[in-house]
Parts: sequence; C-alpha cells; structure tokens
Amino acid sequence: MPDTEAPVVTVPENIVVPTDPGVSTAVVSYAAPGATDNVAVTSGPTLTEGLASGTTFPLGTTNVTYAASDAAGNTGSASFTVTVVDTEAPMITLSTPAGETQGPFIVTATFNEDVVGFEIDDVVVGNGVASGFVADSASVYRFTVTPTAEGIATIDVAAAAAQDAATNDSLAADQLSVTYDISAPTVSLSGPTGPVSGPFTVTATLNEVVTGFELGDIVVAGGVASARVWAPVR
Ligand SMILES: [Ca+2]
Ligand SMILES: [Ca+2]
Ligand SMILES: [Ca+2]
Repeated sequence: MPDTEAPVVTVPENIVVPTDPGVSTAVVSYAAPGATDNVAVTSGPTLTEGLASGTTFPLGTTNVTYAASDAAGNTGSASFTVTVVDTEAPMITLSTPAGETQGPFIVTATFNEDVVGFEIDDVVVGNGVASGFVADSASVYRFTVTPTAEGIATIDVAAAAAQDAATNDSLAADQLSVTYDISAPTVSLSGPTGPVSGPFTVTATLNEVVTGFELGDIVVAGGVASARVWAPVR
C-alpha cells in the first residue's frame, strides 16, 4: 500500500500587530510551525510564502505559508496571516524662516507621514490671516500669513486636522509665533538737568532691543563721549 496521506502542518493563528514606533513596518516573531505525518515527515516545515519569523513585515496583510513533505512525495501546507496596522497619530510641525517679520511670511506645515484632509480652515491664526494654501506633497503644506497689527502673530493647528491612511487623527501642532515689527526703534536721551562741572552720564534708552548702536553713533558738541558704561539697555 503506498502512502497517500500528506503531512499535516500546524501554523500560528492569524497575527495582528501595530507598527513599530516611528516606522510603517513591524518586526514580527511567531511560533515555529510544526508538521506530523502518518509515516514520517522527511522535509519541512519550510517557508514557501511570506516572511520568516523575526523579520520586518510591511504595512497591511502578509500571507505566510509553510509546507512539509513525506518520503512518498505527499506535500501538506498551512497558512496564516500577519497584519501590520498603523495606530500612530500623524504629527505636524510648523516652521517659518524667521521669528521676526516686517510683512507677510510663509509657514510650512510638515507631517511625519502622508495625510488627507488638511486644508486652510484647519489653520488658526491669531493677529493675522492665512492665505495661499499649497500642498507640496501629501505630507508638506505651505501657506502665507499676513499679520494684522504690530505684535505677535500666532499659528495653531488643532488635533484631528488631518488623517493618515489608517484614519488616525493628527496630533495638535506646537504653536508657532512670529513677531510683526514695522516701526523703527526710537531713542531717548537723559542726563543732568542743570549745569555740570565735569564728566556726566547720558543714558540712551531704546524702546526695543536693537543691534548696531555704538559709541561712534553719538555726536557731542562741546565735549567728548567715552564709554564709561556701555551695555545694551532696553
Ligand atoms: Ca504520509
Ligand atoms: Ca500613522
Ligand atoms: Ca481638516
């Protein structure tokens, strides 16, 4: 009597795992498949489809099949699936070229993965208006912010502004703030109010932080300016 019974291969149950942190894949280990036969298993179980245990599985479902044979050439096989699911919320970062501006400025919103549903209405501007919304890609967006009044303009994007392919809502962005400054600095001088009989101190007070103000900028008629105390004072 020939042996017509194929080996019986046993494999793990279907596996569902989240992606590893920060990547769209997962390293998945599973229990080693086994095989039994009415006579003897002579080959296997061997991986014939999918990926080995302990390797990196892609997003989505991967079929994994193992086969085993006996001496009579009968082959049995069994399959299971490994499904990698994205459970990570997309993160968004807001950036702009400078912290101070004298006019409209560009803000770039960069997600750490592709998203859908991000649009200009998701951008909340304090003391300004957003316009010119452009999608450079599914993860990088740009828009222009025009400040309204001198002072700080803020840009916020709340949580759930956009969704990744697995419909995870995006996280809120850290607030971006830019100082809108269009007035020239003013300087006021103060010193002795009455007659003097020797060197005296003059204080130059600027209404905002400046650079480039030096001793050579001081013009004195009937005297000489020297740097007794020369420190930036606001
Ligand atoms: Ca057999
Ligand atoms: Ca995600
Ligand atoms: Ca949205």
